[in-house]
Amino acid sequence: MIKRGSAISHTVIPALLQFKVDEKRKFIFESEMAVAYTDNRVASIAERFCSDVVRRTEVRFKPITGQPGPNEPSIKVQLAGDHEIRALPRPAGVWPVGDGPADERHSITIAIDGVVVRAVEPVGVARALMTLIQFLATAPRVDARKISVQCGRILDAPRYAWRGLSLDLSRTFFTVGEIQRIIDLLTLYKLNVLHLHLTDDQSWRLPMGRSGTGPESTGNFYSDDDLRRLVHYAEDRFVTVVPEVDMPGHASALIKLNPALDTGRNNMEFEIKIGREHRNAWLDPELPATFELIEEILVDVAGIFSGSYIHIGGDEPCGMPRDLYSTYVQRARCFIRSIGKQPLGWQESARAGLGPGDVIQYWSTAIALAESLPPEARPETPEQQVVDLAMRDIEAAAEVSVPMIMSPQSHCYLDVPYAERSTEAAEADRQGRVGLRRYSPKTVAESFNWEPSQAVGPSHAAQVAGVEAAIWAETISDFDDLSFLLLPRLPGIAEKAWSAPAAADWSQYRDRLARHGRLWTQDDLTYFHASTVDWP
Ligand code: TNX
Repeated sequence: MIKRGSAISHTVIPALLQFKVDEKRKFIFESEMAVAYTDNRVASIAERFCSDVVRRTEVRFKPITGQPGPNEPSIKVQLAGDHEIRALPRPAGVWPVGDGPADERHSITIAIDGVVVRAVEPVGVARALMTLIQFLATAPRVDARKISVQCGRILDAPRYAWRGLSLDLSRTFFTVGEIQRIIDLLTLYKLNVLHLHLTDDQSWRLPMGRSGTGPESTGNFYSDDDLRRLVHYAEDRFVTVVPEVDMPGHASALIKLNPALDTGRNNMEFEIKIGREHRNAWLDPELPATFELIEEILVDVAGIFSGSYIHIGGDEPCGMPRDLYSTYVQRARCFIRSIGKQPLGWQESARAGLGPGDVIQYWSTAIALAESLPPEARPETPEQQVVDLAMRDIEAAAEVSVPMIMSPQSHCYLDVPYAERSTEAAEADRQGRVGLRRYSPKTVAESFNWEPSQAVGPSHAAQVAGVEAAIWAETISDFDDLSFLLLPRLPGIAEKAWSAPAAADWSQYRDRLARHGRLWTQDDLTYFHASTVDWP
């Protein structure tokens, strides 16, 4: 019997592609069992698996090279393909590092005499072992040293190649250790991209770009070494860090550090029709010093981050004349290519024209778009015209078959306030404080109910290149606030990015989600106890 992503047969998030359950048999995992491998490329993966399992379950496996003893139940890790693995679908979309997608497809066979984990590449083994960790950490216990799991065979593979989280470090600073905890959370849910929003109006967190005569910012920033440590930590866990240098808009902090970049016309305050004052500083492409500095910055950024992409931002160029915006974006893209990287931009960057090799990140909604228009183009009644404008970005991308990473504000922005009550009275204060009040609150179920391939309309499904959540930090003051907004919604994003379309509806998904609260508590992660989920 095949159960597709069924909450009855497993508690794994994202839902498995296929789990053939052997209803009659169970396998007992117990301490002292060997995790046996012959290929050294999986040694550190097997070791990390053993330490994660003991931390979460107190069951102590031992990693060994070579074969386990005869008749000794074990977990065998094999780096090899077979016809069933090779028959699994390849992911759609763009891959964040290297030429082609690494092969994450894998199988897990749980039989009464032992477990076999098989994948063609180490990344597939890492993803498979994460499934086992979730199995073990959420399964009923026989006793302190034994965990009983249903026998069966799992075949799993991601739907999209790009599965990420964008983290706003400009509005709130997080330490390297805290970002590493976020990377751990990404790997728990088989997410593979950490997009770092390192610069914005509020602060410039890069070590480069500080050579100017401006007052040194008193704010925190990362050193080269900090960034290298993050890249290495992520790489080790098959996560790619994608740096964003947000430009030409959102550049106040950089201009403050380098007053020579102020051309008089590019640092302005204006009122937005929907009733908000807005200040925006944009980088002026007609000033020679602009690209002298930006190119230096990009070369240094490219030297630190090992992935293929550098995100150029491009969002909300408020008040910047359209032709200057296009000139700027085209030049930035061209320079990034000249140093061997791929440019990626928020959807507004489509307005600078698009060609083969470009990738855009879709996010807009009507309200957000109204703010991104230059003053002369801002409509009196935004609704229809701004939706039209967003659709034009999408049509422009469609015409040249440009891939689009899906981050619709409506479902991927995790700074949307929670709508339902919490089961914990003590969370009321935090719930009232975090999340942007300009968004209508959403329940966890409302956030979960969407389909990435339909997000920009059914005719553009083929261009959907991946799914990325975004957490913006204007209302976040510390790590607990951050994790409160990430959890429980982030695993739902991972499910949309990894699992087959409609693998599970909300009621099935909710039952699995409830079992994950335990994992977050083990990791000392604060989460929102949504009253719509039956937390144990
Ligand atoms: C839009 S999305 C922004 C951010 C804000 C966010 C708040 C995008 C590319 N820009 O600058 O922080 O909305 O949700």
